[in-house]
Amino acid sequence: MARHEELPVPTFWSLKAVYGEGLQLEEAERRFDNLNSKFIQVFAQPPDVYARCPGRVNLIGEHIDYEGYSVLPMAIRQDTIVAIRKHDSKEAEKVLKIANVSDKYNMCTYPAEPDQEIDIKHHQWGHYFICGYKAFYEYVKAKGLDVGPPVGLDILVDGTVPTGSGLSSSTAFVCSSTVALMAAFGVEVPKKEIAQLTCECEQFIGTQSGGMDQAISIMAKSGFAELIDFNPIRTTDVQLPAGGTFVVAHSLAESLKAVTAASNYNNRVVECRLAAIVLAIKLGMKPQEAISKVKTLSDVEGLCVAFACKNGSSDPVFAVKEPYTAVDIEKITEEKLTSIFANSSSSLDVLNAAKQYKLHQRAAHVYSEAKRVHAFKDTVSSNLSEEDKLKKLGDLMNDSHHSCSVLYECSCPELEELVNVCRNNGALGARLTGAGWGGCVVALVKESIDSQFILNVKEQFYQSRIDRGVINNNDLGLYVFASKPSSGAAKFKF
Ligand code: NG1
Ligand code: MG
Repeated sequence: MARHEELPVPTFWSLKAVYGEGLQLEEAERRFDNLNSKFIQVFAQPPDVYARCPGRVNLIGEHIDYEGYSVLPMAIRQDTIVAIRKHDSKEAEKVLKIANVSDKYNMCTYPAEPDQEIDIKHHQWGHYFICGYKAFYEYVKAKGLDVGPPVGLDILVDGTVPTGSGLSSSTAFVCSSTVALMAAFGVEVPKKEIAQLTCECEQFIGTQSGGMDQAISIMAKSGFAELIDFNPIRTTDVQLPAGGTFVVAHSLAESLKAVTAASNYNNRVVECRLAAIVLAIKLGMKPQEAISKVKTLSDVEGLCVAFACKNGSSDPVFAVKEPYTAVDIEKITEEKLTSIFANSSSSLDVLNAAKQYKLHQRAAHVYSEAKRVHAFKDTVSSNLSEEDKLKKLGDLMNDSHHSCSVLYECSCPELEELVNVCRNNGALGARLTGAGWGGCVVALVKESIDSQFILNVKEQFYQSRIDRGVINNNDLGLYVFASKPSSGAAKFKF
């Protein structure tokens, strides 16, 4: 039987297959009805096809996907639906019109030219669709498929993943755009190829992201978290222990990592690359060779292990001291940092803004977090009692948070406060999830206390914010909720 990732994205006629039954199904029916009537209202015709992709919550494995290490997220029920209509090639106007069901977002228009540049200095919400659009044409070109000349497209978007929350709203949008385009043009592709493609194409937006979000959004299976390996992308189902609930809670600090030029995120990607190069050189590689060959910390892991054996040390990052200035690093690399990163304008922005680099800390986080992901997976499949499993998973999540906060420095005061509130109210573990610097916390809570836990978090974290008018009481359910593993990409035709 073909593996899950070798199969194409399924086309469903019924919403039940994706959204289940009861209230969730009713809500989904309302959304699709609304999308359909709004589409006709805006574009005068109904859409040809719909695609949906979910957001995700990462359970463990933060800031290591771009270093080549496995991560362990699950899809959430919140998603982005893209409705699309392809114009006839005879229609004169060759424009992409991207509208949103929410009035917060104005219609964006772009030329139908597949090779267009995305103006990342001027952020627009429609740019995420263009990431998918460019990727689609790159894919069909690479595969030698004939989809005819570019035509006009009408697009309407409905997203329920909160933005800037570390739950991958951007990816849900990029992935559903790509799947919708493939559906509209009749291109059938194995899921793992769409995951690979969408993970590369989201980088058009200027973030040097790894592939976790796209992989889970495309390939998730209902009821399972997934261990995701990279190069090549591969998923392994992880059945979470019964008796535990993952609660997602928003710190209400928005993480706008795609908007700033020398973003925190790209800064860490650059620091990891420098850490890997410096490590390789310290472990005996020639500077020129290290610069050309070493891209990620996982590339030097083998060297580290060999060196540690020879020298009787088990710490792979011992060779690095900090903080480093650019001049310190250039003494080791024997090459200017601006020349090492000459091909990446977003990295040059980072170099321009950074005063110093914490190579040891960043590498220590990455190597230890990579081990925690496997410890998490091994715990889930161990013979421990459910109770002991949950406790151990909670401990690993707490260790992950500590490492993110202290070594990787991607937390913020609101996240720290919320993590503490969660732990004080019985969470077995709580950690920031996603890129950090704002966004959400994920907490592991015993199922028997999850409703009370959510009530306590509301009272101790959100109530004062409601009183100050930061959020509206009626919206609380958007900011704190229990989450079950949802399914990945799907297409619909009605
Ligand atoms: P979010 O939380 O969506 O900003 C980002 C990256 C991931 C991963 C995590 C940190 C994107 C699309 N995603 O997620 O690849 O590196 O941060 O673990 O940039
Ligand atoms: Mg994102």
